[in-house]
Amino acid sequence: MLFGCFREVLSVAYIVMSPVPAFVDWADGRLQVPGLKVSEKKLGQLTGIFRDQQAWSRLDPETIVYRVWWWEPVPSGTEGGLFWGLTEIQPGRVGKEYFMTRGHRHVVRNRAEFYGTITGTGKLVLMDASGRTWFEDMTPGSLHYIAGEVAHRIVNTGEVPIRVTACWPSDAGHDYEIAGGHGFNARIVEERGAPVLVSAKD
Ligand code: PAN
Ligand code: ZN
Repeated sequence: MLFGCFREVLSVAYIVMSPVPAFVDWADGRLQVPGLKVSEKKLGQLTGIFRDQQAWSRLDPETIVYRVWWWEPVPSGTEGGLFWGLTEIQPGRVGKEYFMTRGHRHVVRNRAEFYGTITGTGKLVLMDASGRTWFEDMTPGSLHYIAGEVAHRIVNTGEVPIRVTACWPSDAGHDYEIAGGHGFNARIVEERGAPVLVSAKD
Protein backbone atom coordinates (compact mmCIF):
# COMPACT_ATOMS: atom_id res chain seq x y z
CA MET A 1 0.00 0.00 0.00
CA LEU A 2 2.72 2.40 1.06
CA PHE A 3 4.85 1.32 -1.91
CA GLY A 4 1.85 1.84 -4.24
CA CYS A 5 1.50 5.46 -3.08
CA PHE A 6 5.21 6.05 -3.48
CA ARG A 7 5.11 4.69 -7.01
CA GLU A 8 2.23 7.04 -7.88
CA VAL A 9 4.16 10.06 -6.59
CA LEU A 10 7.14 8.97 -8.66
CA SER A 11 5.11 8.65 -11.87
CA VAL A 12 3.44 12.07 -11.30
CA ALA A 13 6.90 13.60 -10.83
CA TYR A 14 8.00 11.94 -14.04
CA ILE A 15 5.06 13.33 -16.02
CA VAL A 16 5.64 16.85 -14.68
CA MET A 17 9.35 16.79 -15.54
CA SER A 18 8.97 15.16 -18.95
CA PRO A 19 9.82 17.76 -21.65
CA VAL A 20 7.31 18.58 -24.39
CA PRO A 21 8.68 17.46 -27.78
CA ALA A 22 8.90 19.80 -30.74
CA PHE A 23 6.77 19.12 -33.83
CA VAL A 24 7.84 19.19 -37.45
CA ASP A 25 5.38 19.20 -40.32
CA TRP A 26 7.38 16.95 -42.62
CA ALA A 27 5.39 18.17 -45.65
CA ASP A 28 6.78 21.71 -45.41
CA GLY A 29 9.37 21.54 -42.60
CA ARG A 30 7.42 23.92 -40.33
CA LEU A 31 8.54 23.74 -36.71
CA GLN A 32 6.34 24.11 -33.64
CA VAL A 33 8.05 24.47 -30.28
CA PRO A 34 7.95 27.02 -27.45
CA GLY A 35 10.74 29.58 -27.77
CA LEU A 36 11.22 29.06 -31.52
CA LYS A 37 13.69 31.66 -32.84
CA VAL A 38 13.34 33.43 -36.18
CA SER A 39 15.51 35.64 -38.33
CA GLU A 40 14.73 37.36 -41.61
CA LYS A 41 17.16 38.56 -44.28
CA LYS A 42 16.09 41.28 -46.71
CA LEU A 43 17.95 42.27 -49.87
CA GLY A 44 19.05 45.53 -48.26
CA GLN A 45 20.79 43.61 -45.46
CA LEU A 46 22.74 41.38 -47.85
CA THR A 47 25.42 43.91 -48.72
CA GLY A 48 28.35 42.66 -50.77
CA ILE A 49 26.87 39.19 -51.22
CA PHE A 50 25.74 39.39 -54.84
CA ARG A 51 28.19 39.92 -57.69
CA ASP A 52 26.15 42.46 -59.65
CA GLN A 53 26.06 45.40 -57.23
CA GLN A 54 24.26 47.64 -59.76
CA ALA A 55 21.42 45.14 -60.20
CA TRP A 56 21.30 44.77 -56.39
CA SER A 57 20.97 48.54 -55.82
CA ARG A 58 18.06 48.74 -58.32
CA LEU A 59 15.96 46.18 -56.41
CA ASP A 60 13.65 46.92 -53.46
CA PRO A 61 15.82 46.60 -50.30
CA GLU A 62 12.70 45.46 -48.38
CA THR A 63 12.42 42.26 -50.47
CA ILE A 64 12.69 39.25 -48.20
CA VAL A 65 15.34 36.84 -49.50
CA TYR A 66 15.27 34.22 -46.73
CA ARG A 67 14.00 33.37 -43.29
CA VAL A 68 15.39 30.94 -40.70
CA TRP A 69 13.43 29.40 -37.82
CA TRP A 70 15.38 27.39 -35.30
CA TRP A 71 15.11 25.61 -31.99
CA GLU A 72 17.81 25.80 -29.35
CA PRO A 73 16.95 23.02 -26.86
CA VAL A 74 20.16 23.90 -24.99
CA PRO A 75 21.90 27.29 -24.64
CA SER A 76 24.05 28.39 -27.57
CA GLY A 77 27.65 27.32 -27.00
CA THR A 78 26.78 24.11 -25.14
CA GLU A 79 29.31 21.44 -26.05
CA GLY A 80 27.67 18.18 -27.13
CA GLY A 81 24.22 19.68 -27.82
CA LEU A 82 22.36 20.10 -31.11
CA PHE A 83 20.14 22.72 -32.76
CA TRP A 84 17.41 22.16 -35.36
CA GLY A 85 16.37 24.71 -37.98
CA LEU A 86 14.43 25.45 -41.13
CA THR A 87 15.59 27.85 -43.85
CA GLU A 88 13.21 29.15 -46.52
CA ILE A 89 14.71 31.02 -49.47
CA GLN A 90 12.45 32.84 -51.91
CA PRO A 91 12.84 32.41 -55.66
CA GLY A 92 14.46 35.37 -57.38
CA ARG A 93 17.65 36.75 -58.85
CA VAL A 94 20.01 39.69 -58.57
CA GLY A 95 21.15 40.07 -62.17
CA LYS A 96 22.05 36.53 -63.22
CA GLU A 97 22.67 35.32 -59.68
CA TYR A 98 19.97 33.43 -57.80
CA PHE A 99 18.73 34.35 -54.31
CA MET A 100 20.83 32.54 -51.69
CA THR A 101 21.91 32.54 -48.07
CA ARG A 102 24.88 34.61 -46.94
CA GLY A 103 26.89 31.43 -46.32
CA HIS A 104 29.30 30.69 -43.51
CA ARG A 105 31.77 28.33 -41.86
CA HIS A 106 31.40 27.26 -38.28
CA VAL A 107 33.44 29.17 -35.70
CA VAL A 108 34.46 25.84 -34.15
CA ARG A 109 35.88 24.63 -37.44
CA ASN A 110 35.48 20.88 -37.00
CA ARG A 111 31.71 21.08 -36.40
CA ALA A 112 29.72 19.30 -39.13
CA GLU A 113 26.04 19.70 -40.09
CA PHE A 114 23.17 17.95 -41.90
CA TYR A 115 20.92 19.72 -44.43
CA GLY A 116 17.79 18.03 -45.79
CA THR A 117 15.68 19.46 -48.63
CA ILE A 118 11.94 19.48 -47.91
CA THR A 119 10.51 21.40 -50.90
CA GLY A 120 11.90 23.24 -53.90
CA THR A 121 15.13 22.87 -55.81
CA GLY A 122 18.54 24.44 -55.50
CA LYS A 123 22.26 23.99 -55.10
CA LEU A 124 24.28 23.61 -51.95
CA VAL A 125 27.55 25.43 -52.58
CA LEU A 126 30.48 24.13 -50.55
CA MET A 127 34.04 25.40 -50.19
CA ASP A 128 36.77 23.60 -48.27
CA ALA A 129 39.70 25.14 -46.37
CA SER A 130 41.91 25.02 -49.52
CA GLY A 131 39.33 27.07 -51.48
CA ARG A 132 38.09 24.17 -53.63
CA THR A 133 34.43 24.96 -54.40
CA TRP A 134 31.75 22.59 -55.65
CA PHE A 135 28.00 22.02 -55.29
CA GLU A 136 25.42 19.33 -54.57
CA ASP A 137 21.95 19.30 -56.16
CA MET A 138 19.14 19.95 -53.70
CA THR A 139 15.78 18.31 -54.46
CA PRO A 140 13.00 17.16 -52.09
CA GLY A 141 14.48 14.37 -50.00
CA SER A 142 18.16 15.12 -50.69
CA LEU A 143 20.21 14.83 -47.51
CA HIS A 144 23.55 16.62 -47.33
CA TYR A 145 26.38 15.99 -44.92
CA ILE A 146 28.49 19.12 -44.54
CA ALA A 147 31.85 18.20 -43.08
CA GLY A 148 33.59 20.42 -40.55
CA GLU A 149 35.80 23.17 -42.05
CA VAL A 150 33.53 23.41 -45.13
CA ALA A 151 31.79 26.73 -45.87
CA HIS A 152 28.17 26.27 -46.95
CA ARG A 153 25.50 28.30 -48.75
CA ILE A 154 22.05 27.40 -50.16
CA VAL A 155 21.05 28.78 -53.58
CA ASN A 156 17.42 28.68 -54.74
CA THR A 157 17.53 27.89 -58.47
CA GLY A 158 13.81 27.08 -58.74
CA GLU A 159 10.56 28.95 -59.27
CA VAL A 160 9.17 28.31 -55.76
CA PRO A 161 10.62 28.75 -52.25
CA ILE A 162 13.18 26.14 -51.24
CA ARG A 163 12.77 24.84 -47.69
CA VAL A 164 15.73 23.14 -46.07
CA THR A 165 15.88 21.60 -42.63
CA ALA A 166 19.20 21.54 -40.76
CA CYS A 167 20.78 20.03 -37.67
CA TRP A 168 24.04 21.43 -36.28
CA PRO A 169 26.04 21.39 -33.03
CA SER A 170 25.00 23.97 -30.44
CA ASP A 171 28.61 25.15 -30.03
CA ALA A 172 29.33 25.45 -33.80
CA GLY A 173 28.80 29.23 -34.12
CA HIS A 174 28.65 31.10 -37.44
CA ASP A 175 31.60 32.81 -39.11
CA TYR A 176 30.54 34.92 -42.10
CA GLU A 177 34.06 36.10 -42.94
CA ILE A 178 34.69 33.62 -45.77
CA ALA A 179 38.24 33.53 -47.17
CA GLY A 180 39.25 36.75 -45.42
CA GLY A 181 36.19 38.60 -46.78
CA HIS A 182 36.64 37.47 -50.42
CA GLY A 183 33.71 35.07 -50.17
CA PHE A 184 33.15 31.82 -52.01
CA ASN A 185 35.41 31.06 -55.00
CA ALA A 186 32.46 30.18 -57.22
CA ARG A 187 28.88 31.33 -57.74
CA ILE A 188 25.70 29.84 -59.18
CA VAL A 189 24.32 31.97 -62.02
CA GLU A 190 21.70 31.51 -64.70
CA GLU A 191 23.04 30.93 -68.18
CA ARG A 192 20.69 30.12 -71.09
CA GLY A 193 17.92 29.38 -68.60
CA ALA A 194 19.90 26.92 -66.46
CA PRO A 195 21.96 27.24 -63.27
CA VAL A 196 25.74 26.85 -63.69
CA LEU A 197 28.70 27.20 -61.34
CA VAL A 198 31.12 29.87 -62.47
CA SER A 199 34.34 31.15 -60.97
CA ALA A 200 33.76 34.18 -58.74
CA LYS A 201 36.56 35.97 -60.66
CA ASP A 202 34.75 35.76 -64.06
C1 PAN B 1 21.83 27.16 -41.22
C2 PAN B 1 22.05 28.59 -41.74
C3 PAN B 1 20.83 29.18 -42.46
C4 PAN B 1 21.05 30.62 -42.95
O1 PAN B 1 20.90 27.16 -40.20
O2 PAN B 1 22.44 29.42 -40.68
O3 PAN B 1 20.54 28.40 -43.59
O4 PAN B 1 22.27 30.77 -43.62
P1 PAN B 1 23.35 31.84 -43.15
O5 PAN B 1 23.64 31.54 -41.69
O6 PAN B 1 24.54 31.56 -43.99
O7 PAN B 1 22.76 33.19 -43.31
C5 PAN B 1 23.19 26.63 -40.80
O8 PAN B 1 23.98 26.31 -41.64
N1 PAN B 1 23.49 26.62 -39.51
O9 PAN B 1 24.71 26.23 -39.10
ZN1 ZN C 1 26.03 25.93 -40.75
